[in-house]
Amino acid sequence: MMTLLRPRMHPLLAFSLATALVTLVSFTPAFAADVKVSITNFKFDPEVVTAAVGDKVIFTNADDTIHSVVGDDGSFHSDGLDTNDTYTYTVTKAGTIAYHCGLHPFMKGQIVVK
Ligand SMILES: [Cu+2]
Repeated sequence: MMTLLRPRMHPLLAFSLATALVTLVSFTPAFAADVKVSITNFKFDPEVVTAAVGDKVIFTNADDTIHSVVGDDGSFHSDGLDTNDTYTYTVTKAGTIAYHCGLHPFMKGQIVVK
């Protein structure tokens, strides 16, 4: 009953809001991208990814074993990731970032930041 009394949004206002929303959304990816790394069969896949400052590198554990993501220089450290858990690392500086799994140090990967 109450919904019948609710004023309708003016079409021009609706159009302006939609345009503003599209503008916001379309600008965001120009500044940052998501780079995906899967942890599969005791390997980071792909082992080497390239990214830009501001990008997010999203690690997803696809194994049935707990893994983690640890920067070789100790600057970042995920919790133990269970199956399908994710860890997001946001790139803050250029250079090559080497990392490994804290539980299985033979698992290695790199983020090459341009
Ligand atoms: Cu591991």
